Amino acid sequence: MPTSVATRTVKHRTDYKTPAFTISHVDLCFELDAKATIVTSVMQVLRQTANQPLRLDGVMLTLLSVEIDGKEVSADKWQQTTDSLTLNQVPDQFELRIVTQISPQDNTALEGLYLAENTFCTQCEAEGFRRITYFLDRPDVLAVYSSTIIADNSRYPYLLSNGNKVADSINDQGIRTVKWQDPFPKPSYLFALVAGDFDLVADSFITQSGRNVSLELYVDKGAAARGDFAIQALKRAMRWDEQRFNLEYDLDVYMVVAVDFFNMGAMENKGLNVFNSKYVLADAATATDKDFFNIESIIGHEYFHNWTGNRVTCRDWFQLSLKEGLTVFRDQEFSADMASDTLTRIEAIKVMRTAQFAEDASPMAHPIRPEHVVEMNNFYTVTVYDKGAEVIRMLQTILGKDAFAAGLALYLQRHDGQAVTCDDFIQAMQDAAGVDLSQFRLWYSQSGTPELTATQQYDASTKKLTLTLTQHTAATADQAIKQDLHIPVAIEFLFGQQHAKQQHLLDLTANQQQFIFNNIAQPDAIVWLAHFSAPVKLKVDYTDTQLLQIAAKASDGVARWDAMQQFWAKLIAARLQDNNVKQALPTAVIQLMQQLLTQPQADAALTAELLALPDFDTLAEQYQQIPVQQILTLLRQLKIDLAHALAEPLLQCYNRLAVTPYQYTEQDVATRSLRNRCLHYLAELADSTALIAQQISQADNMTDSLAALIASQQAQHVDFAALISSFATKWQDDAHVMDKCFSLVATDPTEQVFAGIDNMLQHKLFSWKNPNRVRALFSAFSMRNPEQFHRLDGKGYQLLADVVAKMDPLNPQISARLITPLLSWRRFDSVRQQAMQNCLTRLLELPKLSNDLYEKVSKSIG
Ligand code: B3K
Ligand code: ZN
Repeated sequence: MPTSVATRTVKHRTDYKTPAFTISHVDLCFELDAKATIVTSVMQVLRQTANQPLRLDGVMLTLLSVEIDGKEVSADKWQQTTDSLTLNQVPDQFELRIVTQISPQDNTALEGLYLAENTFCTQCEAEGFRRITYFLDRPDVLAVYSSTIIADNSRYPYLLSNGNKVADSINDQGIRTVKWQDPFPKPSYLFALVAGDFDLVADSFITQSGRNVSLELYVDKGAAARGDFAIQALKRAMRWDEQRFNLEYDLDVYMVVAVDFFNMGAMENKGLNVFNSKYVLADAATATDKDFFNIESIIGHEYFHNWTGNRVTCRDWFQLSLKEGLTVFRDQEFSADMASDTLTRIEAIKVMRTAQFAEDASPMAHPIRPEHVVEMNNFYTVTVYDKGAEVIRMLQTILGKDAFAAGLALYLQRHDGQAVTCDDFIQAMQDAAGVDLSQFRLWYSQSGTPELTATQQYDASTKKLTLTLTQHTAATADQAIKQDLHIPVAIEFLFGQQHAKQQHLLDLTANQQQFIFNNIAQPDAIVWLAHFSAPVKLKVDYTDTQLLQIAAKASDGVARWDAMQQFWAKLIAARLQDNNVKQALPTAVIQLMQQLLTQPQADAALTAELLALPDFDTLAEQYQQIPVQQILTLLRQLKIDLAHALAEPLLQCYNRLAVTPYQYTEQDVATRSLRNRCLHYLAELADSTALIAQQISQADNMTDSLAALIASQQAQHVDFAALISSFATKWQDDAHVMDKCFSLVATDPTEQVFAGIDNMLQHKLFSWKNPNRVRALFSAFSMRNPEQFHRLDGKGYQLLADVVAKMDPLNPQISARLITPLLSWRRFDSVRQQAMQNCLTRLLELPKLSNDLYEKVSKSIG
């Protein structure tokens, strides 16, 4: 891949300029060929600024010809660089015809047009269209597209692109020509083309205004039955968006194509979504409850983009959260309505407290609207997406659900068909709700995780309660000075024996603020930041009793789970401080857990969460310098102690929960999750191997089989090797299940993991060119195997660095994602710091480092 100093330029948000030209229409023609696809692009170009040359983006293209208004332009009239084509003297309005040649087969970066497993596929967001043809490849150039696809019908019977099919013919040589027309103007990043052979799952949807929409799901041959859940989920998403936000689908056809070679989850191309098949295909035998949940949420996410992203898009890539934060918020609301709302919220909070807080504390810290970028693909982050969604959620909390919906309606109506900014969004919210959001806007420009300190004072004689809140945001790698934010703090008072409750919303806008409640009894406990009402860290001096009281009595399941997590984090911090691993467990927590295990009427999904210890990453985020070994040792010891202390109720609860034929329903998901939480502890007891073997042999579904395997592995049972080997044999031909097997091998907490990974690299389904396979092995190793990844001898870090170095020339987006855990080397002790730094320095010295990796590694070391 050619790199040049020019393409490593840092782009700044404030440097935005309207494009000197725009393109109103583009007619594309693809003559598909694995090594030499010919792309002809005919564009209607309009000048917008006088005296400017036309500079088009283009990367890795072989230029065959340029014509203006039907006349060939000679080579001396244009200049080409590694990433552009500039035409100096052009009219104010003209037709530009450009012919280029590309090689989809050699495109292992999976950006632009690529060929993988006999399927041609595109990925254009963020800047992939420039790898297909020369264009104004920026989101504020909206054009009406037609695409003609020409290919061998026997190999590629389905030729798909955006919009509606307007022509379809086959000639005597079996060459097929299909033409698509998309009536909606769109930016180039939403263009898509797919050509291949598939099974088609067809369905339809009647919109609220009575229009019939064809739904077409294209999957691998033989996989049609595994597509049923996704298509039902799509229909639920379409109905939900009508009911919740009055948003209706706008084309006559909605296509989803599932491919196995894909850099991320899915892509919302207009009318033609492309999905990683992992997020489409599911059945009981091969997919877990979590897979089903993710499929519904991602199907929803991409569908919701049709309004928030496609009809109204981003002016420039710094505004990415405009569509992503908002659409994640929408998919979370959808999931909360389709599945358990408590669990959906808990999962979102976990992502924030682990990955997002870690990103804020890392060299890659950035606001949800970044200020400067080298490689845009590096900014599809948990900050832009998940913190972005939390910012939207805070808006809904501050404005109320109805005013928020009115604001969204005004935004979409005002800006339909435009490319706009985050400021435009907030302005619409402000105008619709009549609330001043000027301070709230700081959430878009300020990075870092605010710390909230909460204290209370009660005057019994006057029955007056004074709450004091203080906020502080520490400097981040990208930004030294921080301002006070508008933080909505939801609270709940819990009172005495009667279990009385009172909820309030406090608007914290100053650095320190007092909130006074008169004529009130003294609460036994206060739930601060209920439902995680803002993406902040909370510092409150809770007593153990208060935490357990909240865990037992708060009205909100999220608050109850949170209290348990805080209870364990506090206990672990205290033991870490005293260097005391073997202290007895407090009786009160055992009693509470016993109660939870013996309440048959309780919400099983929530109970499973209340019984969980915090994970390594959540705990790690609470320390400036992460005490890796101590956290791991304490966590394991606690798990063993809990298993022994609760052995009987755990087994009773496990046995009480019926095993029924698999169904993906909220109730059954809850039952399985509680049962498997019990098994996770029971596996630590001496005679548990039979229980695990029994669950594996009886299970009619992947959720239970995998949970049993993980329980056995994490408790380090000797017979785990035999269990995983028969699992691997059984599923040796199924790539999606083998991904689970790869991840299992990679999360082996013992030194055996290295031999295990080596062995899996030889598996017939493993391929360095397939991101799903690489992630299954190495993201699992670096993100979910802290014992071996953070080994003191640095062997774990070296393995990851070797993989990153190998992947970078093949697929820079993947190498730059994989490197993440090494970037935060400053958070570790000096021995680990040195080992991690050595790896980063070695990578920085690679002769052809991609922009993606360069941006991250240089920020981390610099
Ligand atoms: N918009 C795409 C992500 C594109 C990532 C480009 N590196 C999927 C989504 O968020 O819906
Ligand atoms: Zn998205």
